[in-house]
Amino acid sequence: MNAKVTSAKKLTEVSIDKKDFKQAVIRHLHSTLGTDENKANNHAWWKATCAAMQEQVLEGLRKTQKTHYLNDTRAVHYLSAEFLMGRLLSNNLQNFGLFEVAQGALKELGVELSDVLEEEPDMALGNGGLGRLAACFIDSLATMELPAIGYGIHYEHGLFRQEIHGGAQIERPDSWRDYGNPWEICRPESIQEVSLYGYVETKYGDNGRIHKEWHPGAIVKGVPWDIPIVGYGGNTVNVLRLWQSQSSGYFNWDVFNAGGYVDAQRENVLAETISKVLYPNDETEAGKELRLIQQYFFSSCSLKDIIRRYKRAHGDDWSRFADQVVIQLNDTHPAIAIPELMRILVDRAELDWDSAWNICTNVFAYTNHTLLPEALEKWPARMFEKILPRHLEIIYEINHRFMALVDKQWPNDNAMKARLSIIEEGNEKMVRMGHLSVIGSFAVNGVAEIHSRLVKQNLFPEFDQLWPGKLTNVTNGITPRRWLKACNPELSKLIDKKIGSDWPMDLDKLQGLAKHADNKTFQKQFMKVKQANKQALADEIKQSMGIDVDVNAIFDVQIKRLHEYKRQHLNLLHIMALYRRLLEDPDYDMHPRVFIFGAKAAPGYKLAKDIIFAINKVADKVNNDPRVNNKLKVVFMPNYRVSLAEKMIPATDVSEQISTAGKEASGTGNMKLALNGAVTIGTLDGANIEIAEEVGDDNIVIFGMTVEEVEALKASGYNPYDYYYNDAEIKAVLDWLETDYFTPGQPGALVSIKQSLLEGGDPYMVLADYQAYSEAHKVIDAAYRDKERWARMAIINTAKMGKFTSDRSIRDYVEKIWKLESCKVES
Ligand code: C3B
Repeated sequence: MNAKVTSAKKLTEVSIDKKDFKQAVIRHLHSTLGTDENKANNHAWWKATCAAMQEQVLEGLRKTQKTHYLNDTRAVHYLSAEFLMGRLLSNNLQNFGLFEVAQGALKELGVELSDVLEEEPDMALGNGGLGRLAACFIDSLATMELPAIGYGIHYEHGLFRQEIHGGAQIERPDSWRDYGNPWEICRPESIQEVSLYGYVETKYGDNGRIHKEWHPGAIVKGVPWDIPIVGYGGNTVNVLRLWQSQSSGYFNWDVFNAGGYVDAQRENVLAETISKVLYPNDETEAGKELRLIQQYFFSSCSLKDIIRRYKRAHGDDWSRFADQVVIQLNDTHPAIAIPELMRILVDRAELDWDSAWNICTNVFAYTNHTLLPEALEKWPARMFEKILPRHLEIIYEINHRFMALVDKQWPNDNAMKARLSIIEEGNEKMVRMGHLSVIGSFAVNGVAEIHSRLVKQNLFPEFDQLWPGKLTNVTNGITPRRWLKACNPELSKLIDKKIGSDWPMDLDKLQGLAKHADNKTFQKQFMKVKQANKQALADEIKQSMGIDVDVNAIFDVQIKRLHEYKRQHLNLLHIMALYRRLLEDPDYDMHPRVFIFGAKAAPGYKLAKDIIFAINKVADKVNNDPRVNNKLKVVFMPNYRVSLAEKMIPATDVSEQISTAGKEASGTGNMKLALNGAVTIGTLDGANIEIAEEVGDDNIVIFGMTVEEVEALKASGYNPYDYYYNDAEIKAVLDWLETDYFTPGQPGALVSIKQSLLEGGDPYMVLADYQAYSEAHKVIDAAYRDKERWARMAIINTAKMGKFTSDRSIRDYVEKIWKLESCKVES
């Protein structure tokens, strides 16, 4: 099949003008919301505006679905336990080309669109990078007019809301759809049923054929909610289908008839618990029964939905299934879909094993997002047996046949078999979901060049030998529609004026800015926009936290989940060192700096929460110390989320990407910040390496150990005390953590950080990279003081980000893996 993707197209003529839009808003205010122009508050205006927009969206959705059905297109099905969508109104208005129309219409009604947009709760059905990547990908898929559907879980509560009390993180429930969500459409006609628990019966047929029958102990319903995904240009509107669990009433009736009304309700509650809440652990495998049930629940519902749609066109003829369907597994969370498809094909459709396996291994592809051992999913075989007894049998059979293949390749090599087996033997037998995913897929990809190399070399080297070419790379990307055009309107307008307005569809066009990088007027215009964005963020900081920050200071930003490998504590140690230098020498020469953080910690991750507490305590002290105040400020912005990122990113001067080399698979915040003209201070890790290749060494500040150096130091026996005793600044700063300087009356409140870096062995080599990091900050300081040099660096960063559009990532997937063709939907 030919991998063709249509090239960028212009925004279509807007389908509705200001007058009509205004009327639609008023109509919805009256007849949908039962209020009127005089009574409506911003929330009502938001809902009415969404409803007016949704009319356009649904028309596009209807046309798209009809076109895809009539053309019987091959489609990609993106299975992901997380979709971190953020807000949708502004995005949908932008993608439909109706932003100005809506703005004008509301203005005539005396309402500011910007206030209305602030009413929308974030749809935070994801933890971080992995979930946001899924959201960027479905934006690109629709924009590039590719037939695609996203499948996930309709969590009632998304990622927790973070409050900071006395410096510490407190988790509060997120309720994104408390008062109804205007974008989702319930589709009861497509409800699926999912079985759980029970036992397997073996039956012997006449012809000697063995048939397995699973007698489930419980059945739950999956109710689909569709969120329309509007492509830029507004022609293709794809769907994100999210499954909500509901009681099926199965096995409740006996209880009910016996008068057990209350017990029956309890069963309902259990069924509904499945989609109740998103697990808040980023990059740690929880090992909880409910989590495995969540994974199976949405994978099974999605597969059955895919098969239902296939059968509508092809009946019981399975021969074309792999031509029509490709399923991308976003990490191993949906890997259970592999044995589930085998079960459906072998037990239900009665295909022989080999034919079924042949279909499976031509349908699934798997993306690996991390090398961290604690994030690689393994499930106790006992748990599997209890929840999914038939699937465990199927996994054993897959493994049995695979072991025969291994034996052919490496005869009598038991160590090799132990390494490659899906089943890890030990105290407790475990099912390795990564192995299952590699064995059951036709392609496996990492998410940045270095990461994919390490997947091949360190994680799955034998699989790479066994199946050369199966392991590949697709570097991540971000949608420039949300992450530049929508979040940074003033910069977008300036870019439009300079190089035209088709860059959001063809991001390489930004290259055209590079030739203006030395132009004084353009530099001034570019930095004026940055300054205005900094002012807007400063206002937000003042309003929400009461802290004054100087917009002439360097805005130095680290925004991402809190994790030791991301090394927010390296940043913190350096801030403490600057503070100390300023106290020791009031004339210490540095350009004023504001260090700004945004980060959520997994609720059970003690050290991560301690680091948040420490940042806040250091911030309190520094921000209230008049001796250093004109030079140093520290701000921890609570409740970091997509909509807050959209305000922070356009205002950033310096982007902190300082993970231990080899640990950050790609990173995508690094791309968003650079796209908005921030200069990266970063290690040679993840996509930082590819960013450096694009922008050139003069326009990024790289520091620290390489992957090879990290490995060598570890092998030679890394000892953090060497750095503690040999570096006076490191020693002073770590010792400072033990006093009550930052926590008056509570000495030792911050000591866990020091402990992790010394007795704890400093697993992420913070101390080993400290000096290099400190020097790199001096380079940043000097560069910023040279206004023209800095403006040039900022412009080049924006100009060279073309590679990191998610459209390019999707094009890579299409060509290397999915083999899809775009399908034009007539407007
Ligand atoms: C993340 C990785 O940590 C990032 O480096 C990467 O950019 C993104 O995925 C997207 O590929 N990741 C995550 O957010 N959650 C996981 N469980 C594993 C990886």
